[in-house]
Amino acid sequence: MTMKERRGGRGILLASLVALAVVASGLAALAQTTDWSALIEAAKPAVAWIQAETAEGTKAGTGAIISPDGYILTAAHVIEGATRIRVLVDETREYGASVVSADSKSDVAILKISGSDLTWLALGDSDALALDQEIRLLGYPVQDIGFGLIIGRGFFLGRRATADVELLQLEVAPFDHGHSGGPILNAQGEIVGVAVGAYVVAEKIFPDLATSPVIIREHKLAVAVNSAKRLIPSYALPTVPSPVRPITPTVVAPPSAGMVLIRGGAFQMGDAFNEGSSDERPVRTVIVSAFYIDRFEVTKALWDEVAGWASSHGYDIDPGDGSGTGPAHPVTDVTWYEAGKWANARSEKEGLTPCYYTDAALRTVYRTGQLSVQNDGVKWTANGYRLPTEAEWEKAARGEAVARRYPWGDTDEIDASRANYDGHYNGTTPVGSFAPNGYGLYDMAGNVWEWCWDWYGAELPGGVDPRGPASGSSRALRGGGWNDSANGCRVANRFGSWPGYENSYLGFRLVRTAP
Ligand SMILES: [Ca+2]
Ligand SMILES: [Ca+2]
Repeated sequence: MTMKERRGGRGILLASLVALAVVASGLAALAQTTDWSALIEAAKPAVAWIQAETAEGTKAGTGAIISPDGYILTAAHVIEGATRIRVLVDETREYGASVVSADSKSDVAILKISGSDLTWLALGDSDALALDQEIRLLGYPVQDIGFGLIIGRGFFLGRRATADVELLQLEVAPFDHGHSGGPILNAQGEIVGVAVGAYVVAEKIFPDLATSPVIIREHKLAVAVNSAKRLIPSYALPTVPSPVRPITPTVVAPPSAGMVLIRGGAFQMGDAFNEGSSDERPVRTVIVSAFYIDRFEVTKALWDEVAGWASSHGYDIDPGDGSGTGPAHPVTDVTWYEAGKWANARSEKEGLTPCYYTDAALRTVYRTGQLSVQNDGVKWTANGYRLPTEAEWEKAARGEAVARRYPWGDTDEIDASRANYDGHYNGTTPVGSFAPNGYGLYDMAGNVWEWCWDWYGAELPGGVDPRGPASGSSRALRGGGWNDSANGCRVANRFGSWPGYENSYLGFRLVRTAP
């Protein structure tokens, strides 16, 4: 087994545990979610693929129709040097376009096509963008429009001003070369930015950026639409509202009282103290979509209930495959395989769609054997239970606290009143024996290590919804166990273990993808 050597402390058994938190929770967290797919479907006919013929060759980018009269907002570098511009709307209708205005200093251009029955997008207010606000980037691939519209998902993460323009910093993926000039949409379906490019591209367009000490080079940049508005002639703006209407957000409640909704967003993943192993550094901006997570480690009681059901429904697991000091203690001695099959059983028992399959076609539910399900064997959009990705686990564990060592936000110290670690209690404690973190999650430090989905990799996950390496020999473990040192319980700490490994300090909790 590949679990790293740990300094197992054998502490004194301390007296009283905090009273076991009652599992039933009264207040369910509510969140609003936007039906982005409906919004994008409505906006799609307003997105234009732009092909520009220049003396050097042909280049392509994206633009957005901003009025029924056929004015198109794009990036100036998309059409710079063009001798002829061809525009495809909704992937089918082709037009010749003329340049109304183009300003290379702010990288904004307005084109005009002569078309009828055009769909257009309203201009929003980029000053109203809130940090971490979710956005979408619509763009066509640069190579061939046949690949279809590419939807970049991401978040607004800050602003940078050059002498001529305000830029929005985004974390968004995918971000194809053809996204240049593409519209950044807010949840109201309004344009809040014009994609310019990744930092390295933007640096050539806006030389001021090269001297900016604070820009985060991973981020993608867009011209803030409020900056662009100054360059749009008033006659190019519509006098009637856009046919692309805002989608009314829906209120989503947690699926059960035992889970907590973690809102999607960016967080800083990794060791902010520079004290852990190299696999925790450097700190990265990671974005995860909304998900639900078990408030508690899976208890022996819950394990037995589901495993008992599973044993008579085609699964090769039963209650005896897990151990536990008592019904309210975390289940232990569960392998990664057993945890995955149990997750599927919990889904099927509750009438939900399982997440893990034995085939990439996602037809055969994983119920038996020791199978290393790969990333393409997971139905990530299913409403059933699955193991958290490392990124999901760490975002949940941090509980909105930023750059902290442990799951709590008030101190960077740990002691036996806050967590079960270092052998202070000589074994597991009932789940929820200590105060929860900022998300209301218990035992994110200590008690039992928790299996995560990812193959363990030496590099910290990054980007949007990372799911770990495509292959490996160990699966990731997080949070530290009852016999681990304080170091092992740090929220950035990473371990990996052979997926068939089991022990008395190893358990898990599950998540569900939020709609
Ligand atoms: Ca077992
Ligand atoms: Ca734990």
